[in-house]
Amino acid sequence: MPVAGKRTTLQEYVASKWENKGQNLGLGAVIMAIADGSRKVQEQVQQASLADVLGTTEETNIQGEIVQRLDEASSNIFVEMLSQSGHVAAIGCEEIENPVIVEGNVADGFIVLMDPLDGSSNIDVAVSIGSIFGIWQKSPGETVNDASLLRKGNEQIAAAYVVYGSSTVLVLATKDNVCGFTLDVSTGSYAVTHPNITIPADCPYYSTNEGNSKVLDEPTKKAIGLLRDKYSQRYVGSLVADFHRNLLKGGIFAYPADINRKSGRLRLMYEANPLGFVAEQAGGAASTGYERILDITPTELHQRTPLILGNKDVVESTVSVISGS
Ligand code: AHM
Ligand code: MG
Repeated sequence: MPVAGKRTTLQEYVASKWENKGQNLGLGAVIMAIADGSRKVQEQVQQASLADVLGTTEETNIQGEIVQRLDEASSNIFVEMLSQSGHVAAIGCEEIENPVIVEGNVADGFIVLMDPLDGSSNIDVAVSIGSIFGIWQKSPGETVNDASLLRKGNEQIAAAYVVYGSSTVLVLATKDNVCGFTLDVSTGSYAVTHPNITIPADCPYYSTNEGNSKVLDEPTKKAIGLLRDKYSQRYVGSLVADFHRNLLKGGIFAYPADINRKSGRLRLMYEANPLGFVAEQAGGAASTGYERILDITPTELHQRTPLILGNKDVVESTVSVISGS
């Protein structure tokens, strides 16, 4: 029985949002390229063991991490789909050292920064993983080069992520709405299942790696301790899955700086900026513990950042303990 039924499909949503108004036509094509790519990735994730795509490529990526075969496959799929959309001028990818500048440097070009497969350590144990995308628009007349990708998060025009979980869900945030779509695997089409997402005011959950408590500085240890005293812990270890649960049910995700990782663990351009944008559009907040994520001026494509993300009030109270403000 198809899930989509009479629900609005992603294609219809995109058409009514942009095409019918003659605005941002290219953005709709970029979103559909992400959706098409995610369908292919979802097939690989589902077939992983059978299709022999588990395991490592025996290579190390720019982050110094072992590349899983699905990391590489997902990266190739999304680079291909986005490049072929005709509306993407450049792609920055967690798995690729330098930006991919798309030939032709299209006029209305969008710039997409992505983590093609988030939660790599969960790939071969059948736990939820995902893909994350931040979308910027190049300035009119700008010839895109490597520096064009170093844009602040608050200049994003849209962000999206996909969770490959017990179902496959795509969440799209634009300046006026956050909407969730579920993939109907029988038709290959995404349909609206979560219109107008806002983070619940109630915050029952916190998500953090408690194993890191011993390497936190004292204020951060105190802040995490306050979350532990008050809320239930849920930690998948795939940012996109932890964030998605907190977005729908209320919660806070924290991967703060620690004494071994003074710049944090997660990536500003591929993880923190896109999910920070989604969180803010849904009424939440995103901070390093000292400043708003979306205000950071990036200096490197692959730079890392501490990340406190989710329910606005709880992010603010956690930040005030970490920063002493
Ligand atoms: P990656 O799989 O794209 O490299 O992402 C990093 C992952 C996040 O999904 C997750 O929040 C975090 O690393 C978990 O880290 P840890 O295992 O240190 O708790
Ligand atoms: Mg990731």
